[in-house]
Amino acid sequence: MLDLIDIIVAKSIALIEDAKTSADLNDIRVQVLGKNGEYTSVLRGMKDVKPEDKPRMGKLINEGREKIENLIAKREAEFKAVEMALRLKKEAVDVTLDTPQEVGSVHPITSVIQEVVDIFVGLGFTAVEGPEIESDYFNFQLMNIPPDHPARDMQDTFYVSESTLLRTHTSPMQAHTMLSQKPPIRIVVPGKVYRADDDATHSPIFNQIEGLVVDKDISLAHLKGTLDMVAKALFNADTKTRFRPSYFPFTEPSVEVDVSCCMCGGKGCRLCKGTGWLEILGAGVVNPAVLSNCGIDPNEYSGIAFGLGVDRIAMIKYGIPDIRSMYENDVRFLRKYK
Ligand code: FA5
Repeated sequence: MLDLIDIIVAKSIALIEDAKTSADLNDIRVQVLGKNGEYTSVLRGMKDVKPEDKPRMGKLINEGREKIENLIAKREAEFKAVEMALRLKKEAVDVTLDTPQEVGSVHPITSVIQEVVDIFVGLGFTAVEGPEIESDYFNFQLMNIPPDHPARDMQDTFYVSESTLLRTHTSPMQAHTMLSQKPPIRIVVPGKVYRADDDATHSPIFNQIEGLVVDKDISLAHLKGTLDMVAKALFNADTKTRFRPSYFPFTEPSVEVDVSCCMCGGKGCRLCKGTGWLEILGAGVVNPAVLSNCGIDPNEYSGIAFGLGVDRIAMIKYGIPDIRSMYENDVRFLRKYK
């Protein structure tokens, strides 16, 4: 039995030294020390060893096994070090290489917001922002839309609680501003708004830019002059504007403003559905009831206000057929319309 141990240990050492990979070592481990391995079978012979020889034999068997295991572990460490060095070499990244980098671009919506706000700032307006989660009181009641007013149906939204909602328009910032500062007021308010809408031209989340001017002797003429100038700056110098009568509870009179189609110049095409006009905003003279609600004397002051649909303008300017694609963040879209 002693001879057999010596033979197996010597043979195993030769095999281990000959191994070329850690997979070879694994095979040797199974072949020698595995459940049916050669060395394991020697252990089975222990039952025939005389009791007085068992301690000595057991010690020798353990020493032989340890020798084999240690050598396997040593060679395994060597292989691992070589394999790691090879992997590091293969996966090395040269951080000094001058590879072309993809540069991000401004989203069409952000671009329109920046452009419109810049135009108004150039006219002496100040840009402010307001909360997207709004109270029913500011979103509707101060804007002359009491509970149960039919105009609420035009702006169905998402309620956070009975009295708190995601704002349906940027108009509540009119009230926040009038309650916190005295006229003269000249502000624009870009921001996200929410409605229970969803089709190719109506998104449940979209952007508006509110405008408000309150001062002495402000009239519809100021509104017409300002918006006409802005439309020309935003599209091109030949752009015409058209004011159509409309209805908003917070303005009186109210108008819907169209611009002549920037694609066909007003002749009629696919973009303007043959009409020659594109609607971009709602506006009007601030209803005296709203001024009173916000602590401003309508006998002393008057105002004009407008709410411009940013997404619609982006669709018109960039020729984007479906409003929803602007919120999907598909890089192909972003590359195309940058
Ligand atoms: C309003 O929201 C009024 N607050 C605008 C206003 C402000 C009028 C101040 C008078 C004085 P309206 O619901 O029409 O109005 O929306 C204004 C613009 O937002 C529309 O002209 C349109 O361009 C855009 N819009 C409305 N709903 C959506 C929608 N679901 N998705 C994308 N754009 C929309």
